[in-house]
Amino acid sequence: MEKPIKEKVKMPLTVEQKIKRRNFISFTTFLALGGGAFAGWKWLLHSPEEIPGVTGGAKAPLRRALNKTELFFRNFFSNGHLAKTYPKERAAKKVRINSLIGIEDDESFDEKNWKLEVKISPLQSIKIGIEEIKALPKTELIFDFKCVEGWDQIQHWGGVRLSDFLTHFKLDGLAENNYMGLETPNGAYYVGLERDSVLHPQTILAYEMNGQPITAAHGAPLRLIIPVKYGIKNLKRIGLMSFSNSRPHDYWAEQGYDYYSGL
Ligand SMILES: Nc1nc2c(c(=O)[nH]1)N[C@H]1C(S)=C(S)[C@@H](COP(=O)(O)O)O[C@H]1N2
Ligand SMILES: [Mo]
Repeated sequence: MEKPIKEKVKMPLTVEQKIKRRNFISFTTFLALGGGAFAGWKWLLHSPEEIPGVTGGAKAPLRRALNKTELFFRNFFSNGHLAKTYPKERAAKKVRINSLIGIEDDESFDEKNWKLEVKISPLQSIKIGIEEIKALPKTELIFDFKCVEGWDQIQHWGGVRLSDFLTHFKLDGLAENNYMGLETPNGAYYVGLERDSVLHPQTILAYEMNGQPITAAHGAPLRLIIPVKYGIKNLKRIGLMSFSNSRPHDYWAEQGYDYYSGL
């Protein structure tokens, strides 16, 4: 006698079954992803804050990610890579003025007696007058200035290339340090810059804007123009320059902004 063969026939799914199945898949996916995101958020919430220092109180894993990003871009950074430049006619006639920290809060500042102080050792500095700086070869630059707050503007600046300045005053040895620090004369605004950006050929100590001496609000008598960085690093009214192998203090980094702030 032959046994009846019990065949499992695979019936095609009906439309309703298909919908049910899809609903099930998307709902479990939703739960799984949602659960994962929640776990990740809790992990971040309970992770330690970074050690207080030159940067301002972010969760340690977030800062680590930012530092990795910085490393990635620094490895790609090359002094041969230039920021885009524009013809003079494209430069703004009315140049924007952003914040004035270290400028409007310094009533005792006297431009006529200004000298740039360069710290050449913990106890020694040299002072350089504006005429000595203006005597060096002039570089002009027309580029798109970008502020982290979202605006940008094509601007025309003139001054001495920072690397030329360093060579001329025999500071190139000191500039081999990892960082340069710049501060306003009253020390209220300050930035740190890593060596590659300092030595970039488009980085200038500017004393002219649109072919005229720069105004007080734009940082007279001398400001930094550094196209590889956002506006925050373009310190106006430089009073003090220093060199170090660790990160100098940086006004906006202390507020939690990216220390590197590169473009
Ligand atoms: N001393 C000083 N320099 C400064 C600032 C500041 O507040 N004080 N602000 C920075 C920021 S955020 C920007 S966008 C630029 C703006 O330069 P500007 O005012 O010449 O446009 O200057 C930078 N340099
Ligand atoms: Mo800015």
